Amino acid sequence: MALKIINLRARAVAAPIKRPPVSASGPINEAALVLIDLETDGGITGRSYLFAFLPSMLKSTVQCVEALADLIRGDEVAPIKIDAKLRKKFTILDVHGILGQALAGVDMAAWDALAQSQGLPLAQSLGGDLRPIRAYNSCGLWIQDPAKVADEAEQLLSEGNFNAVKIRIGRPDFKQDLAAVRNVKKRIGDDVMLMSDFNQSLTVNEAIMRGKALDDEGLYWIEEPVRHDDYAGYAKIAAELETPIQIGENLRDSLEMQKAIDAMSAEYYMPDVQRIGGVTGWLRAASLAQANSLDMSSHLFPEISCHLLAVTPTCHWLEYMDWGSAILKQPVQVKDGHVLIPDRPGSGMEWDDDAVKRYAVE
Ligand code: SMN
Ligand code: MG
Repeated sequence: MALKIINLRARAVAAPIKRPPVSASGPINEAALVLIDLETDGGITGRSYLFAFLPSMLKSTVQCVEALADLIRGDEVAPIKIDAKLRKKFTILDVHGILGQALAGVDMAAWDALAQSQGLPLAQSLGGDLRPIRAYNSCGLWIQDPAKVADEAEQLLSEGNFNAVKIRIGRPDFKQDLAAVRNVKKRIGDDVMLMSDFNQSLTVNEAIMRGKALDDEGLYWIEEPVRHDDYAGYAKIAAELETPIQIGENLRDSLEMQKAIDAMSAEYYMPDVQRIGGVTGWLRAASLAQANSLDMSSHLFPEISCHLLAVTPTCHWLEYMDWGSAILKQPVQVKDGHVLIPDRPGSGMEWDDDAVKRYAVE
């Protein structure tokens, strides 16, 4: 019998982060997360969480999710149908920004409930297997004193026996970026992968100049050197540089990804499940990557991304980020640089109620 939605709830938490991010766009001090519970009549609750970026955005994100409740109460847990219905409803408003995230959150929770009702891990419910997913540790190497990054890189590699880490760059003084990259590379050696992320901080000309200098440093990829949707700019940069360009965390749907691909913007793509449109949007992006022979990685949200990368034909790398761990009963497990897909029904996320109470934001 089909499961029916009886309620949709959202709660805000601000959880501590072990190594708080400082990117080229500034610091993030806490993990401002919105926890979503999609309650069904079968006693199954579908869960997902969203990253609201700043604690001050929590309230509006919670309200936006809960504003969707009346539109889906009584509906069958059929995620593709729900997605189509909600997107049609908001056609004239458009579905980016907080609303886009809220839709993705509902979609992820609906897929979780559906897989739980089948008694299958989400990866298997979607037709994949439970193989370990190759990951890089992204929980550090933020913009900081270049003298400190080599030690931190070593710590990050040891926290899960990783073989890859990501460094943030985009300091005002490029010499400092270069020093940071060189310090890390010297310590970790050539067999360990070093990804890098400019977080959209440069102009196209700067990106070409800095990128050419970085071409000699053995970086695995250069991520988002310029504003995320300047596809013509990216095409120029990608044509000039030898190091592969990585983009995608800001893609809002598969049409946007198609535009980036058509412009030959980048070698690699890494959609973010909360921005690409949840599981439904991810699957569409994965089809595009497959059709165009493009490697596809994930951005944040390792708990659900591991399931999704298991059904991504051109699966590349999972970005391991531990921000959800503080409020989860069973945080993501990493072994030998791979995230283990939990052998539990659904996406495998349950809230740690004590932690949720402790970090709750009213
Ligand atoms: C990133 C995204 C969101 C918050 C901090 C850092 C970064 C990444 O772009 O790719 O990890
Ligand atoms: Mg990034």
